[in-house]
Amino acid sequence: MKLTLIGVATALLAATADAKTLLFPIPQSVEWTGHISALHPEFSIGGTGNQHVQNAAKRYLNLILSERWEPIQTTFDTLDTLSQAPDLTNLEIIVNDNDIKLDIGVDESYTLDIPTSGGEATLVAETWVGALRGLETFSQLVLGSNAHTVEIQDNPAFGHRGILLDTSRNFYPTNALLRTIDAMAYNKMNVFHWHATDSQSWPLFFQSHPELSAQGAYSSAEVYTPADVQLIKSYAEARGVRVIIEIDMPAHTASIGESHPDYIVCGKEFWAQYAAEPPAGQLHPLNQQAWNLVIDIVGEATTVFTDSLYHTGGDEINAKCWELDPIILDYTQKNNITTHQLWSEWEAKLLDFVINTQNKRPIIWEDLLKDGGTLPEETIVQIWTAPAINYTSKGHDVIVSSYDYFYLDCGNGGWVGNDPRYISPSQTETANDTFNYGGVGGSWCAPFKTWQRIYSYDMTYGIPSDSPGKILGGEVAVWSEQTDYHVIDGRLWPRSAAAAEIYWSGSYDKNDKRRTVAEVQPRFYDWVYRLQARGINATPAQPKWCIKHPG
Ligand code: CP6
Repeated sequence: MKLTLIGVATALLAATADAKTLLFPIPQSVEWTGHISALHPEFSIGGTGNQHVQNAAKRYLNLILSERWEPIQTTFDTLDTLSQAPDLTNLEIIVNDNDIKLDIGVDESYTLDIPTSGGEATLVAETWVGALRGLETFSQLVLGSNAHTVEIQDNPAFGHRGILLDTSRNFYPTNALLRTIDAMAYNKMNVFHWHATDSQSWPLFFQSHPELSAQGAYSSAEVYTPADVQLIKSYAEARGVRVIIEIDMPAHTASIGESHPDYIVCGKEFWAQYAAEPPAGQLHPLNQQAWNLVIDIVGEATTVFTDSLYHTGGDEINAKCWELDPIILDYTQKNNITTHQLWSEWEAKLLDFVINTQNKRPIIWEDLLKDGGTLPEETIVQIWTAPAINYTSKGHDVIVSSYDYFYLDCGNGGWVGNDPRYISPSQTETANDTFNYGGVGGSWCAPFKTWQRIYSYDMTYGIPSDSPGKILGGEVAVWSEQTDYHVIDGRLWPRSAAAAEIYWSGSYDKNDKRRTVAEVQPRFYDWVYRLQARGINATPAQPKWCIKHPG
């Protein structure tokens, strides 16, 4: 313990004395003047006609005037005393495109000028979304009633900066999702990947098939109604956060069996042979009514969720599950194809519907391609196990969510080796039809990923700049077997902030220097306290003792 404290204190000492720790994620270019200006008592923010920006201006003004937070590392220039600081009267926002749809590829760049002479600060952005990012940056520069004066030019390194949240294994009330969207906006993250359904529960209401949630949800209270969905969508859009829905299929669908048992294969078998976790159950790939249901579900999901991307799921198909079914066996034998080829055919049909009927660009988990096969080139591949280059080299754009770095849902883990005090759960497990999610040696999702580990991951490593497919960005993932609304803030934050800086600022600065954990540490710590001050229950990154003993 003592060693750890000394380690932390030494790291703080190593940071330069006047290090500015106000900004997170760090903008691409910051010119500090070393001076402050004082917010005029009637300081105002305004200028643009976009409704989202006007609402954000009100929100941020409120935040600025009420936020109580003291940085550890930031020092005001000694030339500036509070009485000498010139008055800052207002922040003028200038936006070129107020109407562009929030979607893939939207320009999020901005420049922010807070002059040392006081008067008017200016935020210039190509789009209203960039103005939201600049407002967040401005809010971070204000301490009490003073603003640090700076010139900033900023734009994201990656356009896709997301959080995956699984609302099936455990349910999250809508307000927990809204709070998460707030925290995402603070961190300039822009994609809420909503893994809405899975085998354990079906919490999302579908107009075309109310029975899915009526029978598949944990309870009628644990359902996202159309009103909830509307609120989540509008709340996210107002903060520049896209909602990309995933209805995972054809595996991870046992909950459909609650209302349509005939459409699900192997749902009644002992799970361990047929699925990664209980309950087993996959959609029947050849049943016409099951296919009609798929089309209804995907048709509705792609209509309700207006982003141009749609996540088709497509992970962890278990061939043995399908091979239990005589109709499936008969089909593959007669056509002389493997079960994997049958899966390929099914996905090809689904992607064709998504692309050509619904006019969406599909995302799919890497699993099908991993074992060979091809998909339409515009299909975005989301990786979780294999290197991104396996797919970018084939022309697919990739979203990176490597489970060794970006999976946050594992509270247990680490190997105990041969310690005789440790008795492996598999030796003490008696019932073979139960599954201890924290068990199996703690290995299935171990180890815990520290923020330092996440921060140190270079998403484009080894990918040539002329690669046919690009890295669109990254996502951290919270699978919710052992997470729910009681603990979500601490599971996500501050580790997602470490990812957010890699996604927004990039692993390299403008001089191509690799960003390091040692350099970011004091700024990261201050950001954790600030997230907490803003009502996000982030896990502490250090003992409070270090604030009093910064060196
Ligand atoms: N659920 C779904 C999961 C996982 C995946 N898909 C998962 C697999 C391995 C680990 C963690 C999560 N729980 N639908 C994989 C994409 Cl270690």
